Amino acid sequence: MNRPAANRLVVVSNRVAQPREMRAGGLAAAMRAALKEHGGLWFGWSGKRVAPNERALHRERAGNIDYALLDLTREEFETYYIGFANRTLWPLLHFQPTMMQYGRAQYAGYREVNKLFAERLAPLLREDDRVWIHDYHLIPLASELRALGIGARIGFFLHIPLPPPELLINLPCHADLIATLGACDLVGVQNRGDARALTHYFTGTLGAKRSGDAVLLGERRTRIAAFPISIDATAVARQSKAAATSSTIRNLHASLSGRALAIGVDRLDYSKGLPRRFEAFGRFLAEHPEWRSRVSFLQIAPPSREEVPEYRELRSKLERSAGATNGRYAEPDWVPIRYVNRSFAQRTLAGFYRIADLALVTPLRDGMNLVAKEFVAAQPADDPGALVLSRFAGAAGELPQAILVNPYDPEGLVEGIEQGLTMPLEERRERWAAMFEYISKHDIGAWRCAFLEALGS
Ligand code: ADQ
Repeated sequence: MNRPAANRLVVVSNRVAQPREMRAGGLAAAMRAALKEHGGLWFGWSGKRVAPNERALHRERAGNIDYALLDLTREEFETYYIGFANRTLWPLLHFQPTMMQYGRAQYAGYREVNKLFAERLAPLLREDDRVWIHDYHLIPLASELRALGIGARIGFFLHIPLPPPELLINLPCHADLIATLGACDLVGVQNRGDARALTHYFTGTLGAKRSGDAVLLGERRTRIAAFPISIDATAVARQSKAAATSSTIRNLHASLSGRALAIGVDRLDYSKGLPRRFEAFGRFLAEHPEWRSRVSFLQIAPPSREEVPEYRELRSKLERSAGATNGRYAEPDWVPIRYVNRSFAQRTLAGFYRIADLALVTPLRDGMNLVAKEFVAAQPADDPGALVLSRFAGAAGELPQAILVNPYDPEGLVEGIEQGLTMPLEERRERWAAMFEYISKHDIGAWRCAFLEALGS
């Protein structure tokens, strides 16, 4: 049977992985693969902050992908990106309303940038395009495109969690903002709980009608569904095997002198639960003296969003915490916490995961958490490491064989660390095999195909 060629894909995201840029994370690769398949356009912020009279739209073509990157002014960067996206939406959607900073000027700036994106994108669109918008920076974009008469099919995917209506209504502009999602044909979220929360918000707070898995707000039918994001499990497994010969991995291995290795890999972000994780590791050493000098904890945490004050505070808090634990327990030949504030190539990370005996993935809240899946994909089948995973990461719903912990429970975290370090080989193999099978089947390719199929052509 001949399938008709799918329509052109247009991806819109705040940051764009540009042609010569090797961005960390599988998402960039997944979007490139999707765009390459049928040809497409990737639109977003150029990453540049300029004076208003210097703003430009940078166009480039690489293979069959067009890139269109728009500069922002410094003021737009402050209100749209730092202000509303990262100091209002990020904490609220991660269930931390007490950290939310709201200002009307920040919301106005956020709406203005979304309108600007729509105005610059609209002339580049064709009627039969499929538009795929990403993440919390661009919630109102679909409605701004509709206001300009764009009739194309539009899908939106939220990478971060979506709290229940009782929490969402803490946002002063909640109705004005969330109603704009009704301009989409499809809204994708990470799991069924998030889909339920959004559907309830639409029906209960906005008075939308429900029709199957869709809501009707005015004329349009907006389908709300879960699409748990994933990784390229085969590629991570391959990279982790290949990394065994690299000098970085060999040096790390040699430096352990036969000790166990626990690993954490996270952007330096307060949603990742790092202070509680550091405290738990210190407490583990206090309560289990037999493990002192027998396990090292390597935490890799590249700084992120350093323009936001809460992130700078987090950084100094962690430095103090690691320093205190190391000061208390270190020996001339052993440091309990190795705290490394930088990025590594994906293949190097895969090598680190492979030689680790335990991963500590303990966010307070996380849309999915790809590190948990990468750790699983990187393990050797004959002697896999154990995964301690927060039950508040989206990944917990898909990886029930992990050691699930509540990051707000200090004793529970300590127990999780001990359970992971002492788990018998047979049990580790069993748990790992189930998780590996799951992520191999539900990989990033399956995620993107499921979303695009639901969006339709
Ligand atoms: P993040 O909050 O960034 O993503 P996560 O899902 O863990 O969280 O993805 C991080 C990615 O960055 C991983 O691929 C990881 O390997 C990489 N990374 C982390 N530290 C690194 C380092 N030091 N060097 C190099 N690479 C590093 C957001 C949401 C998540 C959601 C993803 C995808 O917050 O909940 O899972 O988007 O939707």
